[in-house]
Amino acid sequence: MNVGAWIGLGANLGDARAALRVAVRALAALPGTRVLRVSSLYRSAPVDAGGPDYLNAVAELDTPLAPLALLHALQSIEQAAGRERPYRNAPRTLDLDLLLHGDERLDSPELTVPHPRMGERAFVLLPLAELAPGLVRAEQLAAVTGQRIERVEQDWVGF
Ligand code: PH2
Ligand code: MG
Ligand code: MG
Repeated sequence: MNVGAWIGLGANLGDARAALRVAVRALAALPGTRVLRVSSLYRSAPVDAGGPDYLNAVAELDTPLAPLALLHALQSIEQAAGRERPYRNAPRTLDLDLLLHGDERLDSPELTVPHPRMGERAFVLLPLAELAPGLVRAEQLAAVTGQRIERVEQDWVGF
């Protein structure tokens, strides 16, 4: 049975826009999976991290993949984009985070869903609110107004 899953996409090394476009296509190619919608592209200052500005977006999937299977698929896509993990929150060619997976709540060493930090990050909340305002509370948006972010492009990827 398929469920709705929400993926946070980010990149701040190399051609970030191209990497995010390739990633959306790769998500659409996962078994049984459809990309339903993708948010605008946002440019954001690094949060709890260094390096160049990020490009960020959020995608809504319809997928039969269970949370861990989806996580592993996201990690394979990151690897294919040349992702390296020299240290925590290092600049990255591609980051794909599982934000929400239906109504699932999971807390294991490998995966926590909903994503534990999504509610504190403008680069997740703004694109998510663009697609699904009901999933984001006004207080959450109010709490991240200090984080620099701008919407830079609509309809930036076909899928
Ligand atoms: N990802 C992080 C840490 N900080 N900052 C921005 N602006 N965008 C990100 O995607 C991001 C971040 C860890 O994954
Ligand atoms: Mg992340
Ligand atoms: Mg990640």
